[in-house]
Amino acid sequence: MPHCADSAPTPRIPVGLTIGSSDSSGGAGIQGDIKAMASIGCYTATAIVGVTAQNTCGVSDRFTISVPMMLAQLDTVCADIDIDAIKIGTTWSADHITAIADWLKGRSVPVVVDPVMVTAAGASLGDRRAISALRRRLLPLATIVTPNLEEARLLIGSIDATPRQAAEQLVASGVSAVIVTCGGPAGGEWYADTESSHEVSRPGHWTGAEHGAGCTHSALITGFLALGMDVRTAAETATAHTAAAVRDGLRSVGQGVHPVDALNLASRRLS
Ligand code: PXL
Repeated sequence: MPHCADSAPTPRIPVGLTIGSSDSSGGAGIQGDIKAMASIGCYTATAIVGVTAQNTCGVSDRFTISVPMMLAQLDTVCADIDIDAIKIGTTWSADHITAIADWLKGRSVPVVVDPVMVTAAGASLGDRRAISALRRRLLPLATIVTPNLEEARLLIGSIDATPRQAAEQLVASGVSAVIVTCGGPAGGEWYADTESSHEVSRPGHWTGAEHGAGCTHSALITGFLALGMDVRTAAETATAHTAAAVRDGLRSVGQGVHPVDALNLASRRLS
């Protein structure tokens, strides 16, 4: 029986659904997504595609959830909960990507695709078939794609493209909108859609606390879309929030690339 509290109705909270993998260190992947969406008032449902054994120094092992179990999570969540935006992160295999693309058919919510292929810890996720399925099946469904520069270059097959060239080429190939993230202290990200192509400047921080920055950025875009923002504003606002999460990064956590702090935990300490 559903629990019915004897109190006034609460306002509807926007819901993001993230499809991706667990990062046991807590900074990136599904865990990072939940924190990022929570930081802007968005509830997060999840469908776990894989599990990594990982800390801030690297990935030591990984396990992939079966396609039927992944689909069971998606169907069960959506049979009950109305979803306002979907993020797709680490998807591991062509079979998972194809199943997600089929499952997405006929759904009219915004979709953010973070084509995770190279992690901040230097680990490589996904194989050639997966990259090809991503390109053919998922990118055409995306409201916005959020590769880092290395991933964008892999997607367009050009190892020395600039952020601008990579973004514009992805849009020319049929992607609706893209923001190529560059990381580091210099410059900003590059946004392109069919109407505009411009740099999204941000304060540069090279803090050693970038673990989860990419996931946080794409999850924030998903959350802002769930809140009703337009794509370009969502991408720009997420960029500013992510820069703050890197600036405030948790340098006391772990000994490698420390996690970003999307929730501004320091300000929440009780003592
Ligand atoms: O940052 C991309 C990413 C996505 N998903 C998982 C990860 C990472 C990076 O560490 O671990 C599970």
